[in-house]
Amino acid sequence: MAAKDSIRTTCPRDCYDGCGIVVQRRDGRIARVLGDPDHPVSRGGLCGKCAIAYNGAWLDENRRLLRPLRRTGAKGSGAFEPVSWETALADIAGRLTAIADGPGGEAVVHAHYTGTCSIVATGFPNRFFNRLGATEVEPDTVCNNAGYVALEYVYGTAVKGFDPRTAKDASAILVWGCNPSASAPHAHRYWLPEAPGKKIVVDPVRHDTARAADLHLQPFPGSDAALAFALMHVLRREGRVDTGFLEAHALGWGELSPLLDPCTPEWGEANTGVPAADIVEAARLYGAGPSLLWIGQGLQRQPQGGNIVRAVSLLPAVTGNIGKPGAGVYYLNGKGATRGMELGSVSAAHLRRGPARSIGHMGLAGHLADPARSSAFFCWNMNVAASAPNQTALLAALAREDLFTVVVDPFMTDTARLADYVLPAASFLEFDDLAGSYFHISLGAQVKAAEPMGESLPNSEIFRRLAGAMGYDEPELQESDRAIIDRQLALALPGTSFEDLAAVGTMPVGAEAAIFFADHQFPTPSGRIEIASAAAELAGHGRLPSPMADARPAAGRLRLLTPASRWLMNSSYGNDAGIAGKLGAAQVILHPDDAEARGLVAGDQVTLRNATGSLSLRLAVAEIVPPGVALSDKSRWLDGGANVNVLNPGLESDMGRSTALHGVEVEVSKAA
Ligand SMILES: Nc1nc2c(c(=O)[nH]1)N[C@H]1C(S)=C(S)[C@@H](COP(=O)(O)OP(=O)(O)OC[C@H]3O[C@@H](n4cnc5c(=O)[nH]c(N)nc54)[C@H](O)[C@@H]3O)O[C@H]1N2
Ligand SMILES: Nc1nc2c(c(=O)[nH]1)N[C@H]1C(S)=C(S)[C@@H](COP(=O)(O)OP(=O)(O)OC[C@H]3O[C@@H](n4cnc5c(=O)[nH]c(N)nc54)[C@H](O)[C@@H]3O)O[C@H]1N2
Ligand code: SF4
Ligand SMILES: [Mo]
Repeated sequence: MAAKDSIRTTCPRDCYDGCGIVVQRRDGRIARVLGDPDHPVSRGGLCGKCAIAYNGAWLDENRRLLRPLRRTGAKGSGAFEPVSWETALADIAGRLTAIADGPGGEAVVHAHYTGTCSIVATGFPNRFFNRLGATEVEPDTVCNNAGYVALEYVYGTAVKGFDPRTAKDASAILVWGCNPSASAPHAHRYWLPEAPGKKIVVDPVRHDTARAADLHLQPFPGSDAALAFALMHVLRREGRVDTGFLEAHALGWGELSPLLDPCTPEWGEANTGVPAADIVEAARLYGAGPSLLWIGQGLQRQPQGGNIVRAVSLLPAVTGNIGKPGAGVYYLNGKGATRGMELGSVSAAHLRRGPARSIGHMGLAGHLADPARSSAFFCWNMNVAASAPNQTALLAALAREDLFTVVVDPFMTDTARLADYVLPAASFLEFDDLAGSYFHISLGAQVKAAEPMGESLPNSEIFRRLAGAMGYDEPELQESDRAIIDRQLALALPGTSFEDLAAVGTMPVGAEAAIFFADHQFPTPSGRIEIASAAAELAGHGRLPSPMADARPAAGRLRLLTPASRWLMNSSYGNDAGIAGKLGAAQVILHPDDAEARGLVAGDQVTLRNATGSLSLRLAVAEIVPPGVALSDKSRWLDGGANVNVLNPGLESDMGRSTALHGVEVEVSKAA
């Protein structure tokens, strides 16, 4: 008779939800991956994409990489031969040693991000690259760095948001530039509907969360700072400014207030497209308080994204919505800042012998195209061919025969296809780690449910072995996963063993909702909320945020938004047959007026074009986008072609060398 059992584990994807998982096994093999019915977030159901892919491509020996592969044909030809780990690591170590002895470790560039967000698999490989002195592609520059920098100016930190448990105390929840219906499916399904307060969504797209809200404001992309100033104008006019709070805990209200004078609701309507009456209603709902502000990642992916987040983030300060139940501003809840872990130690920056060297993602293609700056490229936990800007230039750089390229991934991605060596990574179902949401303040055990498929290995083990092949003798480079897990667990949940955590799956950190900044101490230079910031001024920004809105696209052009798809996790799952069926043909959505003006009808094959590139997509027509805006999901696999990042020039936003990927403009016409 088949021996059946099940274990609990935690989803480590780059996701707000951090779901609990039950893995059913038969004879020690994984039979089925399901949502944990006892988990407070997943409540028995994974999101649609994981329910398919975790039971599809992730368990499929024909999809997974099973052995190290060495290139045999021309770059990108897809011709590889399997080799042993010993051969692969000895050869890679030899190549890296020659580079370290020649141009230096900084000529090795490594890009990594969110393939898995469990703490050892995310952090440990950095130890190796720190010891080597490699150049890091600063991960957050492709995602959310502008928002980080902006919030640090205002509050001193971007990683201590409200605790979602405090929603029960809020009279309103303002969700700004985020699409939970795609990017946080369980927050959309349970957390928002169950919260008693009014829901307001600010998004150019009328997505499912916007549709379900009490009020949806639909500003033109890049106009949110103007909208925030108009809201503050109304709050002041209606006596909702908490001057006592501002005097005690903030700097710069006196400088900001005169700037609000011209920003009437009518001015707001003219600058953002949001009806003046809706601006007034939103200010009243939010101003009644206590209120929560969820700042998503979409609104800062704009050319002036830093200024936008600074402006929007003033709403809680001006209304005193900080440091009390039902109040606060959330961008991300860091695992260190809100759970006490010391994740810096997992990466061991002290192993660096020289200065830290980094570039931003917007500069990656140019850096890799230049043999004087780059001799080798490592890509792990990331699929840059699909996710990074400047796709054509990046693919050309990756085709350099003399760029020694190593990709570590569970799957043969578009990036892996261009490598000299592809190293097979074990999946999260095949090793122990710690995982946690960046929304809910909890911690989950990622529990090994099966042996790694084929000869694949967890990230940490791959880099332990590579460090050995290099002859590095620092003990940190051989530290076990379990030692790291135990140390971090003791910081977050003292007295809890990994086995204790594994038995329940996820534990909350703290029994009650945490109220951050209840002491009104802010880690800014002044210790107060800095509405006016000398640090920002010194860095070349305004002392105060500005009530600006981006100019509308020139005649004939449309603003292209490329946010998260509900059926993909970034590019992950793009190789799953079930997911491909859900995705259908790649499409772009236009407002009916824009389609008509171009003589286009739904179902047409259209070409999106700008100075950076062109892409052919199927047209859909819907009023969910305002006129002037085109919408297409991010991160499809290229499969020899291109995705939306072929149109993305890699423009940097105003802060943090960060991406302005929602600021791309295109022309749309019928495909030839
Ligand atoms: N146009 C446009 N571009 C975007 C965005 C957008 O909104 N629009 N979003 C941007 C954002 S927010 C982000 S975060 C980036 C994300 O971009 P990436 O970080 O590149 O994310 P993925 O495309 O999912 O690639 C992650 C890879 O890691 C692999 N992986 C999974 N688990 C493991 C593991 O345990 N070990 C190893 N070694 N690999 C593993 C997966 O198979 C996958 O190939 O994309 C950015 N690009
Ligand atoms: N299903 C799924 N879930 C995911 C991901 C995924 O790829 N798929 N990716 C994960 C990752 S890496 C991240 S960073 C998060 C990101 O998830 P979110 O924080 O939701 O960010 P985005 O998907 O980029 O965009 C969210 C919204 O921002 C809006 N937006 C664009 N420009 C503007 C603007 O100028 N103003 C305003 N107000 N809104 C604007 C878009 O219309 C979109 O609806 O999701 C994570 N979760
Ligand atoms: S990706 Fe997010 S929603 Fe889907 S199972 Fe994982 S944590 Fe849950
Ligand atoms: Mo991201």
